[in-house]
Amino acid sequence: MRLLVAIPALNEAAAISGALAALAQVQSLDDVVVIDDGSRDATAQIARDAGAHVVSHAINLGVGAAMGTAFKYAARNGYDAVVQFDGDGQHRPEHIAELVAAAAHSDIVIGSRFAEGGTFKSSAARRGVQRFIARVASLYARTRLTDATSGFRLAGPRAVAVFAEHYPVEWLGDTVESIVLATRQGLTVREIPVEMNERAGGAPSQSVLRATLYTGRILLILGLATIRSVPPQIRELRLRDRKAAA
Ligand SMILES: Nc1nc2c(ncn2[C@@H]2O[C@H](COP(=O)(O)OP(=O)(O)O)[C@@H](O)[C@H]2O)c(=O)[nH]1
Ligand SMILES: [Mg+2]
Repeated sequence: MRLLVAIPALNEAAAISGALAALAQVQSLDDVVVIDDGSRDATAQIARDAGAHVVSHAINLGVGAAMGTAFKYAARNGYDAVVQFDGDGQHRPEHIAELVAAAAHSDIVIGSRFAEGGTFKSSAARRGVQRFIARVASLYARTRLTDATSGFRLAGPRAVAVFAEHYPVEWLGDTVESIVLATRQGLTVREIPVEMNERAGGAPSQSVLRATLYTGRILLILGLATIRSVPPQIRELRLRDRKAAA
């Protein structure tokens, strides 16, 4: 399986070289792409110097749009699977092999901080919000998810095909909406426990207050994702799958 590691990054000059150095222990940086999303610091240059591929957005479009770019990059360059990975040092590269192993049984594998074995510390408010969102996402995925907003996840071949055509771009909603989009295409989702580090430097993109305020918005997005018509490119994909199966 050809695996691409995709790092959405915004102003991660303080942490990206550490994250890439750790990643290089398990993955050739030739199969790593950093989606620099209009950073105003040296993120792109540092990543390029380290040996990763870099795609830069001219303006900041958000993590969802960055992952949309990453999935297109994967499809065009013949990758079978994509692992989304933080540029701030929070994700532990040694778990990538576990995501890959679990992908034998599932189209999407989410690395959960809160599944059994998880020890991640987070504020009570943020935890509560995340738990609630996870409950709702679990209904769609028809399996218990404890960390639906985790940005440490793998998309296998069928998910790459769907996401290369369309990936949700709503801020903070991309992780959750992508689960709904995928399950509506008949793709399967599961989670595995992972440990995460504290961010190594720079600033988190969302405060507790903002995350809380956006919970309502995520729920709205979830509702909309349920009734939204499937984008035509993806509808076609599904038809092709059915024809192939017939
Ligand atoms: N491409 C892109 N990446 C972003 C943006 N905002 C945050 N990120 C990156 O997404 C990853 C996760 O963001 P982070 O702030 O660590 O979120 P947290 O881990 O949930 O606190 C990091 O690598 C960030 O650099 C954005 O607007 N565009
Ligand atoms: Mg982070």
